[in-house]
Amino acid sequence: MSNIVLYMSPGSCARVSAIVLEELGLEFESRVVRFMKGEHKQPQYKLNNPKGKVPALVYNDQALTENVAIITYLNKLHGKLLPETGNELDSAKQIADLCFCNSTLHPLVTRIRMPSFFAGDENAKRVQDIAINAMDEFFHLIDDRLSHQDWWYKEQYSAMDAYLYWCFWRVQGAGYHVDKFPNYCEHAKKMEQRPAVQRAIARDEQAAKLLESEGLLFKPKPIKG
Ligand SMILES: N[C@@H](CCC(=O)N[C@@H](CS)C(=O)NCC(=O)O)C(=O)O
Repeated sequence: MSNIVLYMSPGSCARVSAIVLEELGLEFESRVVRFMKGEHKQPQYKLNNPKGKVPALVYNDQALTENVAIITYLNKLHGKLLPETGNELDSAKQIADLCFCNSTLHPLVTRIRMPSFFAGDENAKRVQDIAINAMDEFFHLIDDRLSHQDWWYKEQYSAMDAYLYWCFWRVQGAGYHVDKFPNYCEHAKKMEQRPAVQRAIARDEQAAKLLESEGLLFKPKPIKG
């Protein structure tokens, strides 16, 4: 049994943690959390993540939640996930970048993908439209930055690219037109050529197949209007 376990659900932001674990070449077990059965709200699961969300990383029997914390911790232990800065301010700016994905982009991703969850079916379209409008500003910012460099931190691939990739991938096909952002599209293609990213996606696909076979694969409702 592995001493690293990632609690995940297919398609969720746990993919960010899966990518960084794969990039580090760490052996880990991914354990599927069945949202449709409410497993994430059960006391047993909440021992690992009291917020009832994925991901939860159990590393040498210690649980850690939140993608930003997981990335920061793994980077402290193993390096390689963020460029070395040599000063506190630039390191804090890297945390700010990860928080941008976590606290600004991710909530908009969710409102674009499953607006009914927040506002009911009757208001879903309006919520989605507002979120799309807000997301455009940030996707333009990302697209501009990627217009003159391969990765968020110029030539150095990092966990920030993994996070940006998940946000991009998740809104694709959810009513959000990514074609207006050619550099971000190119970035996603480059991500999908990385073996570690392919392995993380394969884990997701395997988990999705398992849930499908159990009749427990979550599919967001179509949005009316
Ligand atoms: N800030 C958290 C976000 C976690 C999160 O929202 N996870 C979603 C999946 S993408 C979840 O578990 N949703 C289940 C629910 O809210 O019921 C992190 O980075 O770990």
